[in-house]
Amino acid sequence: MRTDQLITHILTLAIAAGLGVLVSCDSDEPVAPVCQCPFQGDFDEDGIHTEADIDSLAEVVFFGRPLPPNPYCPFSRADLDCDGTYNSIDLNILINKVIGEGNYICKPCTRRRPRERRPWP
Ligand SMILES: [Ca+2]
Ligand SMILES: [Ca+2]
Repeated sequence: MRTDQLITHILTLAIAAGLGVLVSCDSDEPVAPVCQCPFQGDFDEDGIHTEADIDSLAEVVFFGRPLPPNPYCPFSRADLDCDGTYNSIDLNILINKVIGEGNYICKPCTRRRPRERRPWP
């Protein structure tokens, strides 16, 4: 596959996935993805949500622990409902995910929110 075909293919995939892509003014070559949020609620970056992530989020929410950087994401990795802040509601969302009661974590790059959310217990 030629380079220009590869770039077009990558851009098509990025747009289909709802991701924005920065493009250089001098060419069609992408220079950096605008939105990447691979670690929403995944504080230890192991790819799964566990009790350790719940502990980390609780430390952020209740004790002001500094958040790990999330440079290409418009929301912090502690903001699981994409409302621009983090609090006990985000903690509830992560607990539900870990115990298998549903995945209500928003999609930060599309701001897609879950259609229904369990009420606060
Ligand atoms: Ca994790
Ligand atoms: Ca939130």
